[in-house]
Formats: sequence, C-alpha cells, structure tokens
Amino acid sequence: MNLSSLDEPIAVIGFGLTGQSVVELLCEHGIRCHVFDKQTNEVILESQEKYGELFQFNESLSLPARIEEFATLIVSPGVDTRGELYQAARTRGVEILGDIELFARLNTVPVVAITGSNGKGTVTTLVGKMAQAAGLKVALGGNIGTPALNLLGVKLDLIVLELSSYQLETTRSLNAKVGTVLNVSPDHLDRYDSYEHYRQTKQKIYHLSESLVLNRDEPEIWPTTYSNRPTVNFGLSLPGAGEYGIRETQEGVAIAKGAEILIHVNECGLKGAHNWLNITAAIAIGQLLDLPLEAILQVCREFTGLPHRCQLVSVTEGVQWIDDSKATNIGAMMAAIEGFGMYKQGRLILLAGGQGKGADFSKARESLARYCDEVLLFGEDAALLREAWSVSVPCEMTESMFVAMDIARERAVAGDIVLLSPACASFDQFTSFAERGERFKEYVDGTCHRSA
Ligand code: UMA
Ligand code: ADP
Repeated sequence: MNLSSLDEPIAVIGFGLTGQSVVELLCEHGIRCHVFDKQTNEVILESQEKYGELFQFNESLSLPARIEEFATLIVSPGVDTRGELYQAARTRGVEILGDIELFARLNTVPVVAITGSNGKGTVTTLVGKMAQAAGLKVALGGNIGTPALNLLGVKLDLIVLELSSYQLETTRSLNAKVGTVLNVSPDHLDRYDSYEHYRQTKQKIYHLSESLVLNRDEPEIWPTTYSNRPTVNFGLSLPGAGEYGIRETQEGVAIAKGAEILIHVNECGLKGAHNWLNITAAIAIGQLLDLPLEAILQVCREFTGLPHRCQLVSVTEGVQWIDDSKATNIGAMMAAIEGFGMYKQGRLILLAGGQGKGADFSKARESLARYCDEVLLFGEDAALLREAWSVSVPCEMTESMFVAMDIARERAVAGDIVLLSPACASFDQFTSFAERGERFKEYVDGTCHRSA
C-alpha cells in the first residue's frame, strides 16, 4: 500500500506512543493529521514546531461535533471504539484502523505475531533473542513498548510483535509468518461485552498468520476452522510426535519435542511451570522459523526473565520478597501463587489489589485456598477482592501497598514468602506496573518512604 491511498482528512485519536508514531509517519510523508486527545502532553508543542500546518491538535471533547469531517480515523489501542460516536462513523463508511493495520499494509519484513493474556512479553523477548542468537537482524515491537510503525524502514530480517487484544481489534491485513495465542484468561473485561468477546478478539490472530502455534492444554482457544496452514502445538502434557511438551526423565523434568529431549528445565534461566510453557512456545516458534536448535537452546539457558515478573528482590532474615507487579490479571496471579505455593517451606503472604478491570476474582478461590496463607489487600478494588476471596483465605484491607508491606514485614518469619502479585492494574496508585514494582523494590530495600 501507498500512504496516499488513505482517505483524507485523517483524524488520529490518542496522542501517546502510538499516536505519536502515526503522526511521525504521516506528517513525514506530507499528510495532514488532525490529532485528538483527552489531555495535552509535552510532545504537542514539539510536533507543532516540527510539522507546522500538517499537525493540528484538538481536545477530544471537540471530536463528536467534528466527526463528519473525517474520512479515516486512526485510533490508539487505549481508545474504546464501542461507543455511539464510532458506531455512527462506521455506519457512514468511515474507515477505523489502528497502528498495526497501518503497519501491516506497509511492512515487507517477515513478522511473528504473539498474543495471549499472559506471557506475551516473555515469549516475544525469547523469540527475539533466539533470532538474534541465530544471527538475524531482529526487532521487537507492538504492545511490548516500541510502536510497530517505528520499525518501518529499519533494515531487518524479522520483526516480533507482541499484540494486545486492543491492537487486534483494529487489525485485518497482517500476514504474519507465525502467529500464536499463548493462553486466554479473564482480563480487560471492562473493555469487552463478555469474556467470549475478549477471547474471540485474541483468536483473530489465527486469521492473520500463515502458520500457527497452538496451546494444546487450552482447546477452547484453538481456531474453529482448520485450513491447510502448518500448525504445531505446545503444552505442559506429554508431547506426541512433532508436539512440544514436558517429559519426566531420570535427570528431572525436561522440555521435549515428541520423544526428543531438548533441554532440562533446571538448565533454563526462567523458572516456574508457567515459564516452562513459555519456553516450549518460544522453541516451537523458533523451529517454525528454521532457527538453529543450538541458538534456541542457548537463549533458553541464558534468559532469566523480564523485570517485575516473579523476580526475587531480596531475602531478608530468611523471608523471600518477590516482585510480580506485572501480574495485572488473575491468570498471572494464579500462575505465581501456584508456582511459589507448590514449593513453599513456610507461609505465602500475598499482596494484591488495584484496579480490577471487571474481572471475576472468584476464579482464584481454589488456588488461594490451596497455596496461600494470607492476603493483604490495597487499592481501588480491594473490597471486591476481599468479597471474592475471604471464603478461601484470610484477607485484610490496608491503606496502600506500603502499609501492606509493613504488615507483611511484621508478620513474616524465616522461610516465608511475601509475594506482590496484584491481579489488578496499577493506575489508581501508580503510573504503571513498572513504577509499582520499582516502589515495591525500593521499599523492600528500605530506601522508599510511604509518602514519597
Ligand atoms: N486517550 C484518549 N482517549 C481515550 C483513551 C486514550 O485521548 O479514550 C489518550 C490518552 O490521553 C493518551 C493516549 O491516548 O495521551 C494514550 O494512548 P494509549 O492508551 O493507546 O497508549 P499508548 O501510549 O499509545 O501505548 C499503546 C499501548 N497502550 C495501551 O494499549 C493502553 C502500550 O501498551 C504499547 O506499549 C504502546 O501502544 C506501543 O505499541 C501498554 C499497555 O498497557 C503497555 N497495554 C495493555 C496491556 O498490556 O494490558 C493492553
Ligand atoms: P504479558 O506481556 O502477556 O503481560 P509477561 O511475560 O509480561 O506477559 O508476564 C506478565 C505476568 O504474567 C507476570 O506476572 C508473569 O509472571 C505472568 N506469566 C508469564 N507467563 C505466563 C503464563 N504462561 N501463564 C500465566 N501467567 C504467566
């Protein structure tokens, strides 16, 4: 596609990372952008100076009155397009697309597309590192942080995209070499009409990929129609011929393809059963890309994980403090409490809370009853969590994550684990999950004060 085939005038809705990447692409090509955002930011002035007349900034409150003016709406993933305004635009035949759709129409580099409720960032990073170890020029983009459009024009052999359900909503033309839905568990239910709707949005990736990597343990997320596209599967169960999975050997648990042992889990840098699953998925993708096995296994050995995902922060007086701030939904939290709870020697104290995003927290009751000894709750939806969980485990409401940490510090004894795995978004009290995790780490180290 040529950019000039986009119908003008064009409205760019949202001016965060995505909107800025759209504006950069369009304005650099001399195309005028009418940018709408519900708030202002420091990049606006910069863009006005850089692009002059081509960059028109507007408060988003003015959008409804002006919607008739535009032929194309390019929306950021954080913009919910279910409302009347967007329905009306659709009815009038206005094209609504996202940055990944725009990227897909312009990109010529092979793409791997990875979605799922949890593990996307980890698997995206693993696959990127595997390709790099194999000598390819590779870049990561999408939900992981670098807008996909910023990768256009870069000389690359491979692009690995982490895609959120938000991004998939507005994507139709991506033709990924390999695509996967790693897993689906409840998340973002404030944005979807139902869990089914959320799951189907994730499953869109199957239509956008030449070959598929399927989670054998979650048949409910497989594609409903099989085409003749190549498919491989992964899971935690015993793998059949050509499948990726887990085998018990005399030397311990191993990741295998069919009968072939690839690597023992104790040799892998990533720990925990959920990470074994991530590794099997990444190996499956790596082999579909024809990467050499040695490069793949080298990364499995060396990569120890991204920050704020089940990271051991400190062992203080025998108490392990774990930062899993990236657990922003109950699926991730359950993986953490199961992973740590299964091998714990003392008590497991969970710190959880924040914005629950409409999730049904009762789904975690059984895991909590089995693996967790006490929950200290904080944040906007703390009461909802207590209501859902107090039948399974003692729950206590606290004023903030820091108060919860003070209480945990008083109660924990050698052998116990204090796990921050909030099951919620952080935006009620922090700017991001990363800030929440950093503040947790600083407070564990005694350098952060509650009021700071
Ligand atoms: N805005 C509006 N109206 C709205 C919503 C937002 O004007 O209705 C404005 C905000 O004021 C802000 C801008 O839009 O100025 C933000 O846009 P955005 O929320 O789409 O965020 P971006 O900065 O463009 O970042 C997005 C992804 N964010 C979301 O999907 C919410 C980033 O994923 C992604 O890294 C980035 O594009 C690059 O591709 C973050 C995320 O939280 C990490 N993702 C969710 C998740 O992982 O759970 C899906
Ligand atoms: P995403 O990018 O999908 O949010 P990450 O790899 O960043 O995934 O991990 C996010 C959270 O999910 C962390 O708390 C991590 O421990 C947990 N997690 C990672 N992989 C899995 C998995 N396969 N199943 C369940 N939880 C997982």
